Amino acid sequence: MRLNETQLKEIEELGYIILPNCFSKKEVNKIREEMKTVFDEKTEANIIEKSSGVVRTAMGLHLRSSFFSDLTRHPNFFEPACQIRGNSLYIQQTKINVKAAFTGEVWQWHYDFATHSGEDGVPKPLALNLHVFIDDVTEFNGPLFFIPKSHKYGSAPSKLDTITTNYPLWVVNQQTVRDLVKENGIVSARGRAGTALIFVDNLVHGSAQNMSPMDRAIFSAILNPCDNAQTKFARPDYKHGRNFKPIKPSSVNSLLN
Ligand SMILES: O=C(O)CCC(=O)C(=O)O
Repeated sequence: MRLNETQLKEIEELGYIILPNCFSKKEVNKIREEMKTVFDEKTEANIIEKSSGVVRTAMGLHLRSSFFSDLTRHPNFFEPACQIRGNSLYIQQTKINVKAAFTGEVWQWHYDFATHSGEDGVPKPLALNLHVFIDDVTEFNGPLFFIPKSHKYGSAPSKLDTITTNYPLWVVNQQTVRDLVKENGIVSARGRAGTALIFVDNLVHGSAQNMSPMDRAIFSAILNPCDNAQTKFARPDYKHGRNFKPIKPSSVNSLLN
């Protein structure tokens, strides 16, 4: 799985790229099966929604499951990430974000580097967030919203919000969002299950509540160049992995074994 020149330019220009049909139905079913196992575990790495008590995000998955370690290092992820940022990448974070039917809550407007720099002391916004859609993601069930090109404006001011949800987040203020959207609009990242998505660390994004009867689950792996590793260690390893050695790709069939 390699990105062509147009796709490489697209991610540089827009800050994200959507890659349909990256994982097969069989592979997605395997992800779903393994997801059930990690969601049933009683651990602080499974963070629950404030109002419904269902799992919002299950974190540290590569540390908890060899299947998810293989998925994180799958060539369909790893090769494009290496094309964009070079071969020396470590696993910064893995998780599945669920937006359960009717109850899945908001992710406020933010960009990941605000957390990575502020809390983890990551020097530069070079990490890549790689997603796989585990469900079909439509306009109805809480797709991610991106502000295209917002990564080109430097780091927007943001404030820690510990109130809105159970996941503390550095949130971009409304005036900044208004200004950025006026310039560049908003897109929603939609696609069938098995679609992959890559976006850069300072792209402003968020997602709305899921009021539809359809669940929405997305696997996310954040890979960061080894020479851009964290310098502060306040957050637990399930939020920022401590193994800064370059990862090696898993086999292309690893999810089907
Ligand atoms: O899952 C979502 O809807 C948003 C997740 C997100 O923004 C993040 O993990 O940074």
